[in-house]
Amino acid sequence: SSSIGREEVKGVEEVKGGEDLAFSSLKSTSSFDNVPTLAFPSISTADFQFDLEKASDIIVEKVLEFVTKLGNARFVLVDLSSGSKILSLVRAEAGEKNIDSGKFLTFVGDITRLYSGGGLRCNVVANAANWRLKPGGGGVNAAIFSAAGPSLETATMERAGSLAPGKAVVVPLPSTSPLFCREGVTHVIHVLGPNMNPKRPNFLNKDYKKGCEVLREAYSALFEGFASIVK
Ligand code: AR6
Repeated sequence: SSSIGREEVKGVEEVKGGEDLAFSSLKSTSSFDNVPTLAFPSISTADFQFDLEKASDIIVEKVLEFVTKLGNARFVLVDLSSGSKILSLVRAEAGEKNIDSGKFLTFVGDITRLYSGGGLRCNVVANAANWRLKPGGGGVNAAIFSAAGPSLETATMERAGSLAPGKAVVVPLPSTSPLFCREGVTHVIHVLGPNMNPKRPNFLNKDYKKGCEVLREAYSALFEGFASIVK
């Protein structure tokens, strides 16, 4: 319904000079709103300072692995700005690998306003969480907890008290949450990625062998969590 939102949509087609055709045609079909869709931020690449090139390789590798397993479900990598380096890296790589652009999109926007601000229905949203699974701390974690309201914290604590790096926890969102009512989000999946920031817990001190291992594990846990909801 929002023309601003449509302009912000960047399908992976865009790298070949397309004009969001994949998205527009999907949007015009009646089944569009019912397609199970996971929106996820790039785990670990902002506050946790993970290398962007290495992260983009892992995102594309893991999407490729899961996209065929999940039938018609869709994956959407989201970031706030159209100048996002991780979005352009991933878009280019997804284009090279010929990932189905109807099943994997990149999208510029606030992950807490995908439907109201961008017209994109995503029933599941991933959060780049902290190990304590607590609100605040900035980034996407602060945004999601704030948009979802206090019921997300309660629902989260019923499922898990903390999270180890590489792990994920699926949290059904109470229907009273604004993220549920306004955006149509039924589940939040918290994921804890590897941390390369010396000021944060579980600092990996430039160990990218371990870091890449943990990031792969994190995306597997996230996509398996999504698969468990879709089924
Ligand atoms: N919508 C979409 N993408 C966003 C939004 C948003 N509202 N906010 C940030 N991003 P980060 P990390 C993008 O730092 O590196 C937190 O404090 C952002 O541009 O949120 O895994 C937690 O409590 C980037 O591409 O997560 C943890 O302690 C991506 O989301 C720690 O930061 C992830 O950035 C986790 O750090």
